[in-house]
Order: sequence, then C-alpha cells, then structure tokens
Amino acid sequence: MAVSFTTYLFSVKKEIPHLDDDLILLLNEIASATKEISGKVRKAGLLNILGSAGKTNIQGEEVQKLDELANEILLESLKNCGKASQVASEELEECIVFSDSGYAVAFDPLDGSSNIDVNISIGTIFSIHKDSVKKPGKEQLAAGYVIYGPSTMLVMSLGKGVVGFTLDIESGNFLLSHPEIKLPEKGKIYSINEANKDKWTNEGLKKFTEYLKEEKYTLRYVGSMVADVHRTLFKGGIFIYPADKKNTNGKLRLLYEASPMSFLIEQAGGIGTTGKERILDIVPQSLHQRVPVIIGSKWEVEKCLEFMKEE
Ligand code: AFP
Repeated sequence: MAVSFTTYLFSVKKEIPHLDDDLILLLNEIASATKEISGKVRKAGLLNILGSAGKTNIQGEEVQKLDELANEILLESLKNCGKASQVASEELEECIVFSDSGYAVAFDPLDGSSNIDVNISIGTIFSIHKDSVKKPGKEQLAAGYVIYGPSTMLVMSLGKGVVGFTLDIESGNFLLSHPEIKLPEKGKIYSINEANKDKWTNEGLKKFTEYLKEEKYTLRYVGSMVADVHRTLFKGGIFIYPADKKNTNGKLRLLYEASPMSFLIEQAGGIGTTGKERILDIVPQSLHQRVPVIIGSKWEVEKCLEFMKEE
C-alpha cells in the first residue's frame, strides 16, 4: 500500500529540522479537517449546503454555506489540536489568538466559492508560520492546498520540494501519489481572466497575452485559484491575477492565497512575483491584504516581466 500522509511526515522528519511532532500533529489535523470538508463537498447537493449563507464577509463577498461550514470545521480542528497559536481565515475579520507561541495558521477555507454550486473544482489553501501569520512568505514552515476535484489531493511543501497525496476513499487516508512535483521550465497554457483586459492597468500585460496567442498558447481559466495553480504546477505555464482599475492591488489575498501558492511554485522550480517584487519577500501590513499575482514557470514569468517593464 502507498505511504500514508502521517508515515511520510515521520519519514522526512530527520531531513527537515523544523518538522517537529507538534507541526506533524497540526498538519495531520489540517489533513483530517479537509477530509471532512471533502466528504461534505462531494454530497453537498444532498445535504442542503449549497447556495448562499445570506451574509457577506470582510471582503464584501457573499458567503456560501460551504464556505462557512469549511471555516467552522478547520477552526474546530485547529482549536482542538492545541498546537496553533493563532489562526487567520478569509472568513474572519480578525485573527483568533489561542496562545502567544506555537504555530500560526492562515487559510482560505474554500477557495473558488463561485464554483461551488456548479460542481467545479474548489479547494482549501493553508499557510503555516512560527508564532505569527504576519511574516514574509519566505519564512513559511509549511504551505499547501487541498483540491476537491475529480479526486481529492493534498499538495504541500515543507521547504524541501513539493509533494502530493491523493485521498483513498476506501481507507480514508491521504496516500503518497506524487513524491516530487516539479514545474516544467516552460508550458503551453496561460491562465488569466481576460474578461477584465480593458481594466488591466499595465499595457505591457495586454501585449504579453497577445504574444502568447501568437506563440500558440491556449487559455485555461477555472476561476478557482487552487485549480488554476494545480494545473500550472503539473503542466507548466503561467497564472496571473493582475492589478486593474477595479482591484488596484489585485484581488488575491497575500496571507492565504498568494504567499502559500508562491511558496509551492518556487519550491517546484518556478517564480512568484507581483510584477514589481518577489511575493515571498513581502512583509504583510494587514490580514486581508491583496497583491497582484504572477506565478508559474520561469520562462513565462520572466517573459511576462519583460513585457510589463516595456510598458
Ligand atoms: P473565493 O471565491 O474563494 O474568494 O476565490 C475566488 C478567487 O479569490 C480565486 O480563487 C480566483 O482565482 C479568483 O478569485 C477569481 O476571480 P474572478 O472571478 O474575478 O476571475
């Protein structure tokens, strides 16, 4: 039988100095919580948990019932495991502080909410720091996501490459399925919401997407960052959510979207930038801070920056 998530963590413990028993316990709690969320997502239509919860969150977005449920499941797990010092969530205005030392967790409980009711891949994104979530992404101890797609996969980095596990429904275990995920140097796919093109503030970016079309790239855009980044990790290419006239700092949140995804992309051999700076160098100023996101294979991101600089 393939290696389970817990066995894998203990097997790499000696190679990763910061991977102590408390962090292993915390990661296992996140894995268990996402298994529970996966179960809810897979039969959401039968459980009357589709649709809106009839309220808006700190982002001004309509909260879906599954957003709320996923948030509660993760909060409960993190509280019970007793290893989390503080927790920040897309669905919570403020951080919840459990203690002044321990592991600080930031998460997007259900990324891609607009796709929930139409049964398109969604996910949970998590980022783990020591003591406080307000640290630059390069100091993450662990980051990853769980994608609820045709299969449920957990993709993670502990700062020594990227690894993937697939949820085995029979045993209920996340089993090692992708021991070493490496981003192709160059791809043939670009991912950006081109419907916003007229609002993009950088003309060079518009020329870049036209250039990719001439280069016979194809466009794929799901609208769930987890799904669009997962595809980019495996197929290569580039995912972009730029600043535009509406979202002048971009739309995606630094702590629980841009930073953990950039950590994975860099660990897999790619680049994560705002167009002006490395996303993992940014010192967070606020909990729900937004940043422009350009992440993916080296070749495409460097080419994109060339076009954006010519602007
Ligand atoms: P949430 O619905 O969880 O906020 O996620 C959606 C998202 O933040 C991210 O997953 C997508 O990449 C992006 O927004 C989609 O935004 P557009 O609908 O504006 O393209």
